Amino acid sequence: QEYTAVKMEVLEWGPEVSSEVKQAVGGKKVWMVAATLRPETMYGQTNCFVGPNLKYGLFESAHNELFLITERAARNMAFQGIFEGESGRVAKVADVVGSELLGTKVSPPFGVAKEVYVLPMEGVLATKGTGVVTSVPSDSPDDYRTLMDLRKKAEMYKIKPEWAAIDPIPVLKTPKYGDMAAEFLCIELKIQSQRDKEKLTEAKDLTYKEGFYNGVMVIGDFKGEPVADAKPKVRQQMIDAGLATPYAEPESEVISRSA
Ligand code: ZZB
Repeated sequence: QEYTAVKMEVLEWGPEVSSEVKQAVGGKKVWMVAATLRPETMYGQTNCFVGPNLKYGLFESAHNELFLITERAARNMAFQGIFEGESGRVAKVADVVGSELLGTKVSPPFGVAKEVYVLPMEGVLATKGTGVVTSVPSDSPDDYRTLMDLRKKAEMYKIKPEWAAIDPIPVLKTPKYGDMAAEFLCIELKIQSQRDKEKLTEAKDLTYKEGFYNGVMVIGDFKGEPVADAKPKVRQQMIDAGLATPYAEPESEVISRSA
């Protein structure tokens, strides 16, 4: 599985981040790195998701720079030459739990919204991508439903309502689902919660297919172009800007996760 790893710079730590973590970071630049299969939708990022119970680490990625990802992703990246220095070398400077990161402010690359917050998502898998998920509620049913759950029960999820305040941003349009495919399908399939896994999987498949084959960009440098053409172009622009890098998931793990 070839992902695009997108780099979201940490602008301000949330209220629960410990002084130990801040001290370990010192003056270094920290990137929360999210793995995506939809680089062309990055204009529409409205927040960043972490698993509240997942363990993350801060890993040296380059001189004076750190990646905030799972340890598993750090090991994979070290072997893929994504980190500067000796191949396979992983240097962790601090541990951090997802729940500590809530309310951290990050900068989503190519996003229309310039500052977005880290929020909790229940279904984030430790075994996939980087454990950090960037949220595009216009085109990802999981992201849309989770954002709506969080807005309904902010207190229960231990977030401030203003962290979940950015509305979905249209990125592409299709004949079947308009320019808010995720919302359309969540309503159509009566998806009530982020835990409604079966229906969300169905909605995701429908969104992927319709967007890729019949979608046209409504924003960005490739506005008016088919999604399938824009996808590799947006990806390349992000890589050229130093805001993304190709990231592959090891074959054996991909098989075990889909099995
Ligand atoms: C932004 C985005 C925008 C995504 C979209 C999807 C969509 P798949 O197909 O099941 O492999 N993701 C990445 N890592 C994780 C994780 N650890 N746990 C849970 N979800 C994760 O799904 C790949 C997508 O799953 C990735 O692409 C990421 O969300 C999420 F408009 O990034 B995506 C119709 C989907 N639309």
